Amino acid sequence: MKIALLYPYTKMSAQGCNPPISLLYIGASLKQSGNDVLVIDKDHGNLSNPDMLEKLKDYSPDLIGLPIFANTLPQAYELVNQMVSAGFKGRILIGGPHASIRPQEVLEDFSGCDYVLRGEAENSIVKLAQCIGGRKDFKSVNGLSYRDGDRVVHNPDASPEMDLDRALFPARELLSDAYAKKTYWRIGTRGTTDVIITSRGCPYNCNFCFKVCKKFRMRSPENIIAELTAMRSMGTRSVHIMDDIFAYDKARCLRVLGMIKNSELGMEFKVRARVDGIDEELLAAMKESGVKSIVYGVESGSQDILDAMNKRTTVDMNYRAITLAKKAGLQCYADVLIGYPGETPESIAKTEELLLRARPTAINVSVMYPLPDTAVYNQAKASGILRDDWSVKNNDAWIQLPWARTKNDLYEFKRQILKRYLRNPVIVFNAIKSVLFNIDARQLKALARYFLEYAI
Ligand code: B12
Ligand code: SF4
Repeated sequence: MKIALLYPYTKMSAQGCNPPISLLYIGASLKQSGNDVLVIDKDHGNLSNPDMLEKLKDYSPDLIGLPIFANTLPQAYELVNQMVSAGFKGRILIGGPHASIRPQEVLEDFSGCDYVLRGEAENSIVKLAQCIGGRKDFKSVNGLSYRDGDRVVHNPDASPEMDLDRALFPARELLSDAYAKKTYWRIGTRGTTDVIITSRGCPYNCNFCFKVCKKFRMRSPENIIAELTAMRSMGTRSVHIMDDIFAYDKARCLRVLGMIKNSELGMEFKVRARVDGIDEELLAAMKESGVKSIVYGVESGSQDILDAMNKRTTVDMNYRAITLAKKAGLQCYADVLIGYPGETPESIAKTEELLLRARPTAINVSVMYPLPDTAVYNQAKASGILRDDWSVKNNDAWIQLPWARTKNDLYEFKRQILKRYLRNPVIVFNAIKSVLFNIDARQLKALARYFLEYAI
């Protein structure tokens, strides 16, 4: 069977562009079971919808799959309608985070969509392909939602979630041309960069966080090194370990880092971590193994807000983790979130104060967007402060705070924080120093655009 997997949204930001790793996971299992697979990534060639439709027409797939996220529904809707109008014979399948929790809505809203696969789809998509080929009954595919006449049928969830050491590595060869053309890059890094996921799920329950994978599972260090070795043989030297909590299990983390250090990989890494699991020993091991930068989920400089988020960290931990990372010689990025219920201009000022005091190499400020089915979304809806929603027509939910009239009031705080941050000479000097010798024309352009937007 011919199957096209489509990533129709741009992943480009001022910090870089990542490969669509989830599609490469699904692509690997489809290929292994004998299917012919084409992956189309919008960022590879900066494709417009007509470009993607043209590629689909040339390939003429039996099944076309794409992911949806809460905030990409309108884009997906437009594209699926265009596919239907183009008269493709292939069936249309939607998966990914938003489809996993709103399958009924997706099948009702997207009249052109034939199937939804909920949750991790490596196994279920193979079974679905067999059903379409007439070799299996649709009822047998756990995790599948589909139409039966006028009805939408939801099969039981696909469970249990698989053992990650038994999963295939992402089929990066399906995008070999994109890798060769350096489509995937990261600021301050020369050459192609890539992404690896060494665990799925997360044992914490921050109220704003949405999780596709419910069960927390980690890959063994040996399995991780095997994938890194395969990535290295494709020429990749720079890897973003995308797990939200890479340092969660200190012993495992130290083992992975030790094995990297003793290997011939010669790679550099960016990692993400919670601030509570961090200490000097871990940071020193990271530095020795080629970790160049660490991203922390700092979220806030107000203890009340951290507690309200159920983050289970403290402002002191935030400060300490940033300071220790810098001391260990790592670049340190802080992700913060403003606009959580209970937030006030005073609590935002505390976040800004923390950032200016701790001076991470760079910051990422997000305005709270309440993802569906998170605790904060449910609470805001129940208390009548949720505005707009995540639907095809009305897509940009936000939470109204007593002192903010519109969403723009919150974005104005974001702009102000970034402006003051980016105008601080010491911070700017350190940031420039951290990327100075590893920046190419494309990265310089992205950085300049970012500065123009926020610092001026
Ligand atoms: C890596 C990552 C990215 C990467 C790469 C995206 C990718 N998946 O290829 C980048 C940085 C590009 C990214 C971007 C975004 N992301 Co992101 N991302 C993640 C992260 C950290 C890991 C995802 C991952 O690869 N997991 C491992 C794989 C194997 O799992 P998976 O992605 O869930 O995929 C499985 C299933 O979902 C399903 N599936 C996925 N796609 C498809 C497609 C089809 C056809 C089918 C059948 C099944 C299917 O099968 C996959 C294999 O099991 C998650 C957080 C997390 N821990 O899950 C957030 C997460 C998925 N991202 C999220 C969001 C919101 C975004 C953005 C919308 C952010 C933004 N502000 O714009 C954008 C997406 C739009 C865009 N412009 O691309 C949310 C989604 C929430 C929601 N309800 O929509 C998450 C859950 C983070 C969070 N907690 O808020 N992201
Ligand atoms: S924000 Fe990070 S630590 Fe909290 S639940 Fe989500 S992934 Fe886990």
